[in-house]
Amino acid sequence: MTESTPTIVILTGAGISKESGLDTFRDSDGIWAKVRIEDVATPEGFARNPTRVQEFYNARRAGLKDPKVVPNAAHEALARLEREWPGEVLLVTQNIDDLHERAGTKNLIHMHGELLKVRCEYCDALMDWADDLHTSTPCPHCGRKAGLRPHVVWFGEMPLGMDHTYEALDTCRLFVSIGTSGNVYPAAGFVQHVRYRGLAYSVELNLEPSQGTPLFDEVINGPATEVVPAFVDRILTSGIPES
Ligand code: BV8
Repeated sequence: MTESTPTIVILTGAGISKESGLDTFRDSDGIWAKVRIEDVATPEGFARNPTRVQEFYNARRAGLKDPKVVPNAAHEALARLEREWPGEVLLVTQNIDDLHERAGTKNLIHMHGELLKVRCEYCDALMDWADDLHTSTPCPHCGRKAGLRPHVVWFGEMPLGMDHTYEALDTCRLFVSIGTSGNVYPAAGFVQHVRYRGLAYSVELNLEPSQGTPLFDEVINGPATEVVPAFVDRILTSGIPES
């Protein structure tokens, strides 16, 4: 990688994993149509009924282990972009699935955490966890019970990797948002941050217009498995458009 080659920052959301068989959140058949955010994706909901929350994430963990759930052409195209682009490519995902890793992406920040990890609220141990989690499960490190929780960022909690993310947003020359409705902050504010810096060309690749659509230099609507590989080909062939 040469120092002068521009950095690319990519943000992904649940839409990039839809064609791999994972539900989005705000589509009509999405997760928030079946459960309330307040009950399963807030610290208050976890304190009120930890079993309810553990069951919600146990079901999603089991769903992610379904052999039919594999990275799709969009995940694979982003891994290829990282391999073949002569500069840095930082992928910041809101998703808690592991499909980007399984497609080969290395330079990755899970800003909302990871479904296949749990942490202990007593000793802060962070561990891989692919099975069901119960409040009665003792922490393998400190032995205490009722302290293990999904390593997932709930509403009102601080997203992960934000310092590194904003450093990259401040200097990147291309910002690409893929498969996100632009409803959840701070992720939904990244395009505004990039526009304010005035250095980068911003592109939205999404099935349909999102909350942030008017803020992008370019918007390409279509399913991720079609529009993402085509966009990666274009960038690798023609480079980054002038912002
Ligand atoms: C924080 C848990 C600060 C993990 C999630 C008022 C105004 C502004 C902000 C706020 C406010 N009140 C509160 C806030 C802050 C709040 C927030 O933004 N609330 C919103 C609802 C208004 N944000 C937070 O609390 C964040 N933390 O701000 O901390 C702080 C500061 C100091 C100290 C402490 C804290 C934390 C946010 C993280 C919450 N956790 N989930 C999990 O269970 O997964 S958020 C949840 O939404 C998921 O993580 C998901 O990733 C995220 C975003 O959703 P999307 O990925 O965009 O999915 P969605 O279904 O919405 O859209 C899918 C898109 O794909 C659609 O556009 C669709 O068209 C498209 N699509 C579908 N199919 C395809 C496709 N595209 C392409 N191809 C296809 N085939």
